[in-house]
Amino acid sequence: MRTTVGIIGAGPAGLMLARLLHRAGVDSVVLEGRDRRYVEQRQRAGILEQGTADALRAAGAGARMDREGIVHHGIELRFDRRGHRIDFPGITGGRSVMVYAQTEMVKDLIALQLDEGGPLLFEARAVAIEGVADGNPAVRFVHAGREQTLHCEIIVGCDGFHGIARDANPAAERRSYERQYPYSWLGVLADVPPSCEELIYAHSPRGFALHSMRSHQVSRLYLQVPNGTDPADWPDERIWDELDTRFAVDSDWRLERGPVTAKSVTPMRSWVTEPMRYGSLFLAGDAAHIVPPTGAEGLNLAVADVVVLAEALADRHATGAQERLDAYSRTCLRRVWQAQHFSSFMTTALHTDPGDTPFDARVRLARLHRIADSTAASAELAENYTGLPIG
Ligand code: RFL
Ligand code: PHB
Repeated sequence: MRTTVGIIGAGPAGLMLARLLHRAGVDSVVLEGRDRRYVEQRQRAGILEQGTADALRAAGAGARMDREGIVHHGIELRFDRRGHRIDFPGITGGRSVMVYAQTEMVKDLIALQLDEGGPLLFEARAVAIEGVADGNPAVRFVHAGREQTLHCEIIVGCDGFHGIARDANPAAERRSYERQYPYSWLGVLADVPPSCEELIYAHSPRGFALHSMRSHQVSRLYLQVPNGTDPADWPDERIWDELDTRFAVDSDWRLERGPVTAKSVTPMRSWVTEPMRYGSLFLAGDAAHIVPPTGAEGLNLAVADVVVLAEALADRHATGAQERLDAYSRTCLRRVWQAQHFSSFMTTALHTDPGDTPFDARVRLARLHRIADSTAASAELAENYTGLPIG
C-alpha cells in the first residue's frame, strides 16, 4: 500500500488530521488497531474549547455538534461550602466552550472519513515504523491476520499514550518530562439529568469532585480517589454519598441520583516528549503529551496539533515549502507547555494532596478565594479554559 501521509490511530487527532488533509487534497491512510465500536464508545473528554469547535466547523464536521452540543458560558468553582461562578464571555471578550462528548465527535469524523475520505482501516495494528531518518518511511501493520506495509512520504503518530510511534525516535534524540500525581479520578456516567446548568469543579477537605454532563439526560461525575483504587470498591451508593459530601453547600442545592451505567479509574499524569518530529515522523495528540484532565485540555491540544500540522502539510503539497513543517514541533510545544502549566495549576489548586500540611491546605483555599475575588485571576483561568489561540 502507498499513500502520501500514513496516520497511525483513529482517535480525535488521527481522524481530524485525515479530515483536514482530505479537504486540502492530500491523500492519507488511517490505521486503527481497535474495532470501530470500541473507538466510538470509549468514554473520555466532554468539553470542546471554542477553537476546537471552530476547527470542526471549518472542516465541515460541526453540523451535529451545533445541533446537539450545549454552549456553556462559565463554570462554577465550589469550595468552603459556597459556589463562585466564573463568567467566560464577560472576561475573555466573548469566548465560551461546548459540551459535546469525544465519543460523538469521533463518530462524526469516522462517518465522514468512511463516506468521503481516504482509507480508514480498523483492526489494523501498526507494529513497526521504518525509514523515517533516511527518507524512506513505512509502517508495518497487521490487518486481518496478515502483515502488510504502508509506504508513505510522511508518517504521523496519532496513536495515543500507549502507542508505538514515539519510540521510533531514538532515545538519544528525545527528552521527556513527567509529573505523576498522588491521586486518580473515579469517573461515572449516570442516567440522570445534570443537577447543574454549568460544570462544577469542587474542592473539599475530602478531595476534589467534578460534576459534568453528556447531555440534558446524562450526567458525568468524577471523584478524586487514591492511586490504585479498584472501582469495585465503590458501589453506586458509596459514590453518591461521597459526591453529596464533597458538593455540599450552604444552600438548598441538591444532587440528583440515578442509575450508574459506567465506572472507571484514571490516573492523573502530566507528560511531554520533545521534539514532536523526527525525520519524516511527526507526533500529535496524546502520543506526544498528556495533561491531567482537570483543565479539560487533552482533546483540544490534540486538535490544535493537527490543525497546525495539516496546514503545514497542505503548504508543502501546494508549493513544496517546508518551513511550516520545520516549525511544527516548536509551534505546538509552545502551546503544549501553556496547557501543561494550566492543567497542573487546576489540578493542584483543586485536589487535596495526601502530603499536605495544614498550612498547604490553607494556602490552597487562599488561592481559590483569589480566583473567585479577582477579575485578573479569574480572567487568567477563563482565557486558558476557553483555549489559547491555535498556531
Ligand atoms: P487517543 O484518543 O488515545 O487515540 C489514539 C488511537 O490510536 C490507537 N492506537 C493504535 N492504532 C494502530 N496501531 C497501534 N499500534 C496503535 N496504538 C494505539 C488507539 O486505539 C486509539 O484509537 O489519542 P488522541 O487522538 O491524541 O486524542 C487525545 C484525547 O483522547 C485525550 O487527550 C482526551 O480524551 C483527554 N481528556 C479530555 N480532554 C479534553 O480536551 N477535555 C476533557 O474534558 C477531557 N476529559 C480526558 C478527559 C481523558 C480522560 N481519560 C480517560 C484519560 C477525561 C478523562 C477521564
Ligand atoms: C468530562 O465531561 O468528561 C470532563 C469535563 C471537564 C473536565 C474533565 C472531564 O475538566
